[in-house]
Amino acid sequence: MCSIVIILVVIAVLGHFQSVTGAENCTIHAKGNSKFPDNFSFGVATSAYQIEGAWNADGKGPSIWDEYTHKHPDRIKDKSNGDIAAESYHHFDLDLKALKDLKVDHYRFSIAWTRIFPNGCVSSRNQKGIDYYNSVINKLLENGIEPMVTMYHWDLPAELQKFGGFTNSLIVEQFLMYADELFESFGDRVKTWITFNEPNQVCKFGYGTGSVAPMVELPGVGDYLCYTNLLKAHGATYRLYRSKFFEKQQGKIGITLDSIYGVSKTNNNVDVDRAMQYTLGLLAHPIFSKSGGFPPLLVKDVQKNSFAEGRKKSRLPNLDEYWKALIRGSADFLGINYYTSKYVKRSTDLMGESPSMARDYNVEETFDPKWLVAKSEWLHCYPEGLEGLLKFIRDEYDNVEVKITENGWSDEGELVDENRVLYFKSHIQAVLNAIHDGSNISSYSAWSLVDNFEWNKGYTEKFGLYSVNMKSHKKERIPKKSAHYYRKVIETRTIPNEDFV
Ligand code: PNW
Repeated sequence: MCSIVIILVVIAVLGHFQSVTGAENCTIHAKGNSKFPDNFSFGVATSAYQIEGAWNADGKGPSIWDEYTHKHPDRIKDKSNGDIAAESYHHFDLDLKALKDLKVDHYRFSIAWTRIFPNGCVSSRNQKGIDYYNSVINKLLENGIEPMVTMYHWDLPAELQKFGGFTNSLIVEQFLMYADELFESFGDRVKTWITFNEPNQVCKFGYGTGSVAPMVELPGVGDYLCYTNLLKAHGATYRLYRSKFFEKQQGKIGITLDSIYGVSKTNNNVDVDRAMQYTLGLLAHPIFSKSGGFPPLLVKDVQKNSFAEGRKKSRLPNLDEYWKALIRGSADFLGINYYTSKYVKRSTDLMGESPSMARDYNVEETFDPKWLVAKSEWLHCYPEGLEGLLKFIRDEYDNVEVKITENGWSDEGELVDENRVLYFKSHIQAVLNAIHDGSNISSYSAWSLVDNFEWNKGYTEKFGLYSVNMKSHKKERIPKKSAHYYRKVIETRTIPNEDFV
């Protein structure tokens, strides 16, 4: 009798545990056949500041992230920084071995501007930095791995911040000179370029709320200036590549945008569209829509609020006809970083402070408690969101070529990372479903190759397929269960069960 009661209690507790973890909701139905097209490219992604370490080696100059973490360690959860990180600068061979073991088709990494031009400017050109990336690119190609290069993943040369960074339009020509050097030095071998990673994070948090480097707190003003200058720098870089390098180098050039998918509990498409225009559309509309320029909805909102604040013109800078035309069509593909979705609902109260992007947007964002949550509190598993986002892009932007440039899951760093396997399984399935639905998706990059410096969260939230032995100077890479799983995906080009071993 007693043992029956105990068994019932155990079953009840386990049942409860199941429903609160939400693992059973981190799934999606499969549509169509289970095989990826032969030319679909699988890879992994990293970024320079998060993995390289060697922050001042071989002539590298300081970036805004070096300055921020050194001057404000209290801003980082474990007071850490990227000074050493996974030390990929000294141990690229370990990364290469992991990439080979995974059998990836491509590797997405970023170049640190401060290794190429230590103070941001062409006059400070640093040959050793160029040599380092030449060696990375050559080793990848020798092993049949295609390099996919991000030119800017948040690590602005500190010197350029003295001029206001992305709030100053001078950034456009500075970035162009940097881009010119990259095309000149590496463009004979690099055929896939990404100008910027996640302008939303750069502008909204770097120059709006000021919650990350360079800590500029100018909500509703600095953020919009940043978006505008960044879009100009992107567009001008695309035009430079097409006019000066394309004929010889024949590469593709795009931009990576991060986006949630907005879900409406009441099927309110107006709310969903508002959410999508403020997250994805802010950058995608100027580049990928037929009409160009900022999304009309945003232009209207910000102008209305600006006038109500007593201003004579909108806080959202005007893209004149010259820039509108230059930016429109300035990408061969759209890079998408998708992690999570949110419920969205137009707020009846005024959101955020005045002025701010939150006030202009005025949407309440919430999560479903049923969605499995990662170590990162903002990250919930909702694979239908990725499918929904890809469908939105297909219909809104004329079925542009999409590269999924990041998608991943954080935890404490355990080697048997069941939830990361579930997350990859369901999200890779979402990509395949979208392909069956006619989306033009050519590649998928898992974030991330190795555990690394997770910005304000330091090393407390781990995204790697490989763990890094941070205590050893050798920084050994140790594969997690998800690495074995992903290798199986790549080998079979299908979506194996999570209990594949
Ligand atoms: C990306 N969000 O940033 C970055 O490109 C990576 O460098 C980073 O390590 C990775 O995602 C994981 O955070 C994001 O709040 C940060 O929705 C936050 C969000 C999305 C992307």
